[in-house]
Amino acid sequence: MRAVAVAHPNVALVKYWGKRARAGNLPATGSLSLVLGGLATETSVDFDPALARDRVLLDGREDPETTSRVTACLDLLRGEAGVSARAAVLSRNDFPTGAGLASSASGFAALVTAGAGALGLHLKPQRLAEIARLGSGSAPRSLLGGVVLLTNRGQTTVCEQVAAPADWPLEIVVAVTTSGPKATSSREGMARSEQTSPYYDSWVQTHGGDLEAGLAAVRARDFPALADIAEHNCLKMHAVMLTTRPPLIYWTPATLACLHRVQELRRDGVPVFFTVDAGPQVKAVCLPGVAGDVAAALAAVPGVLQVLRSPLGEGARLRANAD
Ligand code: 2P0
Repeated sequence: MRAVAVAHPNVALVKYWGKRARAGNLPATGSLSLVLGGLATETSVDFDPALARDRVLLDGREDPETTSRVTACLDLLRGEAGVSARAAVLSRNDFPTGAGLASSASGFAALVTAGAGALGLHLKPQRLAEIARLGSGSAPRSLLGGVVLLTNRGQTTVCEQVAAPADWPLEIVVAVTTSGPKATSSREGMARSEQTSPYYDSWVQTHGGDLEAGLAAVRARDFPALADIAEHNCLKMHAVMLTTRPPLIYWTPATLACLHRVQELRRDGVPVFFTVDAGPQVKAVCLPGVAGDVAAALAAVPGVLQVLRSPLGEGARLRANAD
């Protein structure tokens, strides 16, 4: 009753910020994302009848909030399998955790994949995605690879792959500007924005158009159109965050310097655009062939601690020969 899974974080180009219902963790809007194959979470799940409760170690640390979210997902998997044993869960990220690099998305995608594997379940992808969504609304996007669209449908969400990594081999450069965890989690930040930002309703109302434009740009492999809509949607989300009370200022001075640098590069003819999630890291999305130059330019920005490069990646999968 043990299995190991690998999943990659994802970065949304048209983003998820806010929920239409807490029950089921249903997002207010759809989203469009890229899977970052160069960063990985590896998670083992070991169901053990001798355990009195689920034990969850994330990068060697135990945290009650993470454990309760993990238990909620595992309870659904246990229900599917008719099993009551608690589990030992070990999860490791090869990138900074909780710092706006979507570690919860890769974490819960790997968790449900390993959990289902350990129980010998062969669930429909839709069911697995619904279980992952309870842990993290962005996790279903890491179950698939490449460019992924998540949409609201009735009382659930549906994910589909819009392009496989080989269909449009974009590269992502991540400029890390702070290595510690963020001060306010996405979950708490969204709840606060929903209640207090005067821009939140506009964000939700204009989101459908952004999603359609992003999707059309990906389908047409129209990089300039994707750059335009992704930067707009990112800055609109940060406008909601900044106008939340108390405010959510996820950027550092280095974050802003990187945004200017990316815009300069694009003015100089380099096909690159930026996006930033609920954290201070900047993700620069590049057409094939320019990621090396973009990485060098961002590494030279004062305050950038580290630059990571990533191709598009595959969806979550069980690791063969788990030891
Ligand atoms: C996104 N984020 O679309 C946006 C951009 C953060 C900023 O999806 O509450 O950690 O667990 O469902 O999954 C963060 O969402 O939040 C997120 P919960 P989650 O990538």
